[in-house]
Amino acid sequence: MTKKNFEGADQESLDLLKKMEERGIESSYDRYDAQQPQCGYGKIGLCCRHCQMGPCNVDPFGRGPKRGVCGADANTIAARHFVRYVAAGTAAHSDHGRSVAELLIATARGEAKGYRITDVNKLHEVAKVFDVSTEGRKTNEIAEEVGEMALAEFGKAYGTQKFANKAPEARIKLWEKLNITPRAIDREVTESMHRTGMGTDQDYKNLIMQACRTSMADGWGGAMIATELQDILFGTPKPTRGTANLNVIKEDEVNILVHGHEPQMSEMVAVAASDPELIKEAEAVGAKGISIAGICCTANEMLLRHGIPLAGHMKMQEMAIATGAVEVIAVDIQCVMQGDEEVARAFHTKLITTSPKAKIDGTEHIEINDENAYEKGKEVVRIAIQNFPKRDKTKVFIPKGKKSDVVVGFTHETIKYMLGGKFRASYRPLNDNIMNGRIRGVVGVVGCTSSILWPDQLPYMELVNDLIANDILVVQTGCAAAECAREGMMVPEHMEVAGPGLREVCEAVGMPPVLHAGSCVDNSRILIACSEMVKEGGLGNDISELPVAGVCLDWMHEKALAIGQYFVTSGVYTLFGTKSMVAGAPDVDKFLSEGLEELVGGKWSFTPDLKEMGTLIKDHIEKKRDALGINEKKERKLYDMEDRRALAVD
Ligand code: NFS
Ligand code: SF4
Repeated sequence: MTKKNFEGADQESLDLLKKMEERGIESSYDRYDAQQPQCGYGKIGLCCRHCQMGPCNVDPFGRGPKRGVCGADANTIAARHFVRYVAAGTAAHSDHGRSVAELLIATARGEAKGYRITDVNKLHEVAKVFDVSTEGRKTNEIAEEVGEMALAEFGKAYGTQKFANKAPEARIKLWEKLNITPRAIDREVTESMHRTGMGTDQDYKNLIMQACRTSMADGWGGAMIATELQDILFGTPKPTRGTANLNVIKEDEVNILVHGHEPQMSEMVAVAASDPELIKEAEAVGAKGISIAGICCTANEMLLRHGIPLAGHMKMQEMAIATGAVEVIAVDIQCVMQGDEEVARAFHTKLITTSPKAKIDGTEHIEINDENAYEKGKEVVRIAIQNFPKRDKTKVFIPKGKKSDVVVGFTHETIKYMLGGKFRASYRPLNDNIMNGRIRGVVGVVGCTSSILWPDQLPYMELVNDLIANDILVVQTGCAAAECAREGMMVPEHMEVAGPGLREVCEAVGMPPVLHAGSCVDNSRILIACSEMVKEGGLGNDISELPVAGVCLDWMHEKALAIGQYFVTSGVYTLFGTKSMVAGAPDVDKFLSEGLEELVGGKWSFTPDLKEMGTLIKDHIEKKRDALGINEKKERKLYDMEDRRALAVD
């Protein structure tokens, strides 16, 4: 570790990093250092290794080669790189969505022991999207057909994504005009891979438009399927209390960490952990109980639905194991560092992989599928119990620092209920508060944390506090949400930091000014919320007219880029806190940050400068408010159509 300042904002993480260093355990921060200097061509999108005549680099300064062996120029190479990122991200979220669809079918058929249909209302709503009739039919029958229809979205030969119909009318028309309404999910991913290979699509604008369509097969396709079907199976989150930080790991209990993304595995491990028989077994080995805590998006899923504590986000996974108090860390898919295996080996901790899609060399694999999940969940818990006596107490280090309370679970449904009231659930009050200026706008602060930024750098916290202080309501998902949860920003009391307008709204409703809406697939909830705001009226006819923005500061996974791209394509100004990944190709860069806006109404900005980002967001929101005509002082006359016409004549 080159940076050895172990004092700072996230002191608990820093304390554990220090412990790891003392014990000679390598962390992702060490490995990041060891990778320096990283390839400069790759960082700015100018490295192509799509065929065996390469790898080819293009010199951004014009001193070296201007083209790859095949003749591909900087624009083509950078745009292809961008499309492949988006396709990979789309594949990840969507393959997750596919598993949920399969689980829904298995559950409906009674083949998935332990699972059940929890939210029948949601099932009926989704049935409408898929034209599945509900009249006089049994819940399981409807669920099976909904599952089948969702599964068909991945490979259907004709037609476009059904969920895309949830967008505002004007948006749907625009997508149709541009021919970017997503078709079958697998088709968009496949076509992206095809077009980015050697010698196919070599027009950067054409490539980026395919990135638009592919990303929407994620946001309005695979990710939305994951979210909506998970709600049907496990319940739509409601405001829930919980705790967050590394020290949710307990000194005197059997600790099991669940890590990854799909709730299938973690839900069953949680069910097993509350089995009285297993709790007895835990007590028999001297533990006070069985404690479950989550890492990454699995943590968000478990926290929002069950109030199960969140131990940490992506970059905290190694630190959580390094507490030495973890009996088992059970993982499924995505964002699981291979480095976890080495950390686990330094302790008694057992790392168990559970998905046939994601094994790690040197770790135990217990395959959990729809049919055996309940039994296997128990097996995982039992392994943890048996491992408890092997815990070396001298190695245990759970940092004392803060454990933050949180109130989470703000889906678009909850926002509707909270603001509109139980009996008149509606977006009207939110729209009204935006129109009267108490709330200036809404910003989604989402996405990853990475081992590039040290735990003493907390840009999410800084930016989010700045936004709420300016009366901008913040909605969060993913690891960005986990970071602010850990910092204690997701309690109603945090409204102290908010500006007077936002505070008034929070006070009236009793909600935090920073709303946790779920995991990364749950960004689809934000798309629906935006659509509903438009449909409610008063804020224009399209998502691109709303005073909203999307932000990710510390992105690392391909999934984050797919999310960013579908927000842009849905009409949202989207800002990432890094340098542009296509900076080496100024034309592509300009197309993303300017050209796209003329086409889809949304655009990209890349900037590592937090101040600049804050200004860009606030200016954008005020610009949109101006365009909507909701920034006039109240005493000023509001112009109606008649007046406008009169003005135009003048
Ligand atoms: Ni999202 Fe979730 Fe976190 Fe980034 Fe990884 S856990 S799906 S990719 S790092 S936010
Ligand atoms: Fe080089 Fe072209 Fe092959 Fe890419 S596709 S590696 S630019 S020759």
